[in-house]
Amino acid sequence: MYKGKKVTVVVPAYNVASHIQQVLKTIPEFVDQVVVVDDCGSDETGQLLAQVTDSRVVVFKHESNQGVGGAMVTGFKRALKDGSNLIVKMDGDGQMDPQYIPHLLDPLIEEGYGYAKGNRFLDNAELRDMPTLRLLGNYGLTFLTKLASGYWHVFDPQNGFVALKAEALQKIDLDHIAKRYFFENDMLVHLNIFGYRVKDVPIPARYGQEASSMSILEVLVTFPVYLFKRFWYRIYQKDILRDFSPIALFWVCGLALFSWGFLFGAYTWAKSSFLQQFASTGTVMLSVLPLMMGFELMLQAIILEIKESPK
Ligand SMILES: Nc1nc2c(ncn2[C@@H]2O[C@H](COP(=O)(O)OP(=O)(O)OP(=O)(O)O)[C@@H](O)[C@H]2O)c(=O)[nH]1
Ligand SMILES: [Mg+2]
Repeated sequence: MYKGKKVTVVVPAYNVASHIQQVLKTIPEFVDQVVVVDDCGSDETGQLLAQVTDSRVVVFKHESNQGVGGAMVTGFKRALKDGSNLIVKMDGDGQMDPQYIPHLLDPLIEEGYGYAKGNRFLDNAELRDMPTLRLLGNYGLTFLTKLASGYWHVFDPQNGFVALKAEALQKIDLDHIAKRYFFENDMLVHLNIFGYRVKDVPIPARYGQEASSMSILEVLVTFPVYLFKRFWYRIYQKDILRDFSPIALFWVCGLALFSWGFLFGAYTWAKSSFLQQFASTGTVMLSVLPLMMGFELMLQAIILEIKESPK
């Protein structure tokens, strides 16, 4: 128990034989339950887990590989079934220092937050530990995640060291959460639909010898697509279904006008430069006016979203 709350730590484990024992050994005493989800890797993680003697540990073995999100959802469901109040995610590869667990739990218990997550960027000195390419990718994806999730004050959305209230987990549709690396970003999108407040907690990055199985190229190609889809999912779920907000109207009209203005403008420009003719003022206005209005409406939508971002 931690401050009167039952705490479950969920550990997704995929090919982490070299770290998993150490990770489990260092889990603090106040943690009531540890759910390890062996995600069907190819190393000895499974055998090592069979030797664990800590009575708090429950091991699940997936029949087939489901990815970090799939492993987390299995762990979440078990924690909810067992009546946990607070759930923490800690990776099996030793990148998360358990001494920070209370830093994540306190805002949930004492400050009314629904979700707390690590932020590696709040501690500048530690930024040096992060490989450059990963750093740049992180900045770009952070901006896109702000747009998609509507949490404008949240940084480092890719951070996997998170804790949340069981109450928030009960509301979100766990079977709709992305199963692979998009998991952390997708949690934010789903939490914002219910307006849960999210706290960024400074936690330094820890990169050791563990092999990264994350392909940067894959992430850069797939994440923007996911984020675009999830953006509209959130607008629909939050600003149309649950509360008709002008934000939805501004986004839909803004994007439509902007796209029309841009495409029509590009087409007319290509046509007139090919035929060496001037476009008429009316034709120019047909592109410029919607383009500007659309841009303005989208800007309004962003400003409203920043204002309403659950802080
Ligand atoms: N790569 C990978 N990890 C999984 C999978 N299922 C569960 N996991 C676990 O999810 C956690 C996060 O995966 P990592 O590959 O370390 O991702 P990351 O920490 O965001 O990225 P790195 O900085 O490269 O470690 C680890 O504890 C993995 O063991 C899976 O299918 N693939
Ligand atoms: Mg990792």
